Amino acid sequence: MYNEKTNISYYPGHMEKTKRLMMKEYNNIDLVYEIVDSRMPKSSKISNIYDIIRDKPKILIMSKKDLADPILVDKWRIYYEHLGTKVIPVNINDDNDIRLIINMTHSLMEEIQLKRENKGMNKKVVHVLVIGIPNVGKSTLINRLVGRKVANTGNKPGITKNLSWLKTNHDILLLDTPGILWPKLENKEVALNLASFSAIKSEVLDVNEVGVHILNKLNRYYPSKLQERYGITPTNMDIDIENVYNTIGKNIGAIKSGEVDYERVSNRIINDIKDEYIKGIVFDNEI
Ligand SMILES: Nc1nc2c(ncn2[C@@H]2O[C@H](COP(=O)(O)OP(=O)(O)O)[C@@H](O)[C@H]2O)c(=O)[nH]1
Ligand SMILES: [Mg+2]
Repeated sequence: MYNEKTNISYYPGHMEKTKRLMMKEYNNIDLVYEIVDSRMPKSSKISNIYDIIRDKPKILIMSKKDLADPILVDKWRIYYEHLGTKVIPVNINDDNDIRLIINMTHSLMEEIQLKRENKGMNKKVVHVLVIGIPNVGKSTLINRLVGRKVANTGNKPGITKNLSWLKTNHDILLLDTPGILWPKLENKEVALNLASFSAIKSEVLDVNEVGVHILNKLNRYYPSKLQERYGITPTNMDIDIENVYNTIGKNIGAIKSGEVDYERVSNRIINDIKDEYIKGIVFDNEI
């Protein structure tokens, strides 16, 4: 749909600093949890992750499966598994899913632990690096595994500044991404997906462009959601965006000097996803 390049040029020295900090711990890392958002299993993947983790064993955690379209989540899970990756789609707020992560962690370490045992050594506490772009659920997962709030969470891109191994009760130590790992923003479709799910600030792009992107995706793949949330009758053609904006604007009272305030409508649409009013969706539709 979109192949144009974005002119997003903010790719600060942050990324390099983040990588440098992680590389300092490289030798201590036994395993990596790479987290992606199930609603965008491709767009939310870090592009150059292999610079960082090279040959470390990895579990790909697809977070927010409770907000995603289960059929596509399953397709992506199978796709990544075929590439040889261990994959677990999860709702991080679900204890059973957390248990799955813990069990897979220890099963991946089994061989190493056995070797140690044979040499008469103690079992090793597994050191896990947690990586992922902003807002995929890194801090939430860490807090769940640690059993208390050690990392700030929020539906906003944020920064974890301190670099320290956090204890859990599961023979696992955790290290959060120390800083920000930026997703790949060079592709417009990817950038719009990221903004749709608040992984990058919508102001990085034009907020109305993000709103329009969401409406087009819903119309194309999830027309019933458009109907449910906004009372817009699905069509099998491209939607008349202006008409849809006017309808939503009037419904929510986003009127300024007698005219529909498009920016407010766009923000409402973005917030409707953020606040989980619109769910059961995936925007990386083609594998
Ligand atoms: N519904 C749902 N929300 C989640 C899940 N994982 C994380 N979240 C929410 O996503 C937001 C961002 O999470 P956070 O841990 O701060 O992401 P981080 O930036 O990667 O550390 C928070 O509001 C979390 O409550 C999940 O599996 N399901
Ligand atoms: Mg965080």
